[in-house]
Amino acid sequence: MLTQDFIMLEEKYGAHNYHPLPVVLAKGEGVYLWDVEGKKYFDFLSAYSAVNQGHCHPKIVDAMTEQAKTLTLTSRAFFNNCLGPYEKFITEFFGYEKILPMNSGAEADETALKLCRRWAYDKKGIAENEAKIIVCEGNFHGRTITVISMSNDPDSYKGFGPYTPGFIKIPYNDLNALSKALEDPDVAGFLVEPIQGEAGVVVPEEGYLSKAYAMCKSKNVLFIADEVQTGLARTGKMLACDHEGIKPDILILGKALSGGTMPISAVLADDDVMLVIKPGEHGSTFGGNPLASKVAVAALQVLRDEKLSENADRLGKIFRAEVSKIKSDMIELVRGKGLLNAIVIKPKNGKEAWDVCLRMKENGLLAKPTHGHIIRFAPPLVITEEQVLEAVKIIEKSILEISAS
Ligand code: IF1
Repeated sequence: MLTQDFIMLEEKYGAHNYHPLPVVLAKGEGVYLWDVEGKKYFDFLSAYSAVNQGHCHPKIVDAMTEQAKTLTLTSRAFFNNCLGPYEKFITEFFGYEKILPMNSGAEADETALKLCRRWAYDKKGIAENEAKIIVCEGNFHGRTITVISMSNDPDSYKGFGPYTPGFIKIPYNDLNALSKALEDPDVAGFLVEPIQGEAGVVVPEEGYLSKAYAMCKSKNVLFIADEVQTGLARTGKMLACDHEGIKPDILILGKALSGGTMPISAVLADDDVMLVIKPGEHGSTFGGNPLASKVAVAALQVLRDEKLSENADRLGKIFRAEVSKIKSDMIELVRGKGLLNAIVIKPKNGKEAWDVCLRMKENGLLAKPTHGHIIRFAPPLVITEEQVLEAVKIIEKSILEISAS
């Protein structure tokens, strides 16, 4: 079967909830992907930062296959001999007292919201059902009903109501708005992405996070960081919050926690927050399963052993500098941190970001547009300087070809 055959199968038998680039991938290794016809590509999406360690990292795949042959799932009705060691490892890794293991990012966000609300009633003394959580416009935290209730993007929420109440939406990167919202004594938490991914890699002003954190502290409000996309070395530090030296009260991780091998997410917090949830009040069949436990430890070890945050920091600077040298009036702006970057495309002769992505695909590099005019560039963090320079050449060639067409 060829590319078109696979696309037609998905078209005919799959829900139409995505609009993928017309490429059918069959194999991945490190920073490279291969399609069903054998064409090789640079992966500059990394499955939205789930594959920070590179495709099919041998250490992660070894941990996975070894455990898959031994024990994969027991449910949490019983103990297993992988979860405890994983919990010890990850809490020490990030400096928290407790972890609550889940699967998808959206579930981990939901978990954080439940923790925050319960903490509001049990610890802060807010009246039952009155707790509010501040969120930012332009956020993306997943696809569940409660999570889309926080969204101000009609594509995410429209037609899926009624929505979950209890959220206050304020502009991102706006400390005055935060300060005002924090005046409400029923506010229990502030949920924020350190860099907004879906919004198009929106980097807030330096100091925004640390000031927001301090403001939350002064009002006894939990600072909740969704690091599902920004965490795990992507932005040049293990966590994006590390850039400003703050430790969120609740930390949400996902995606690269498995190196892209299976859905693994986690919520980290100290006892004061985490222990408000009691047995039987939250969980998931697959959360904390033995297979995931082994995979997550291996995935974190790879990030640390291969110094991937340092690599992301160094190569991110080179990437932005090199892209900034491209002379094209289609490039309006280059922004980002570490290896989470985006180019804002100015349409020309009816050609836009989608056309640039199609051309980059032809030229051997995969990336995806967002909001019609932004292209996100986020390669696996195992990429080398040589590969970055080669990739920038492809990006340049593609933009120049589209500009001229
Ligand atoms: C899709 C975007 C990225 C996330 C943050 C939670 C989740 C995500 C900060 C939920 C998920 C995704 C999912 C993906 C597209 C993608 C995305 F463009 F939509 F915004 F990465 F940039 N918090 N992000 O970014 O995690 O439940 O999916 O495991 O296909 O919807 P999930």
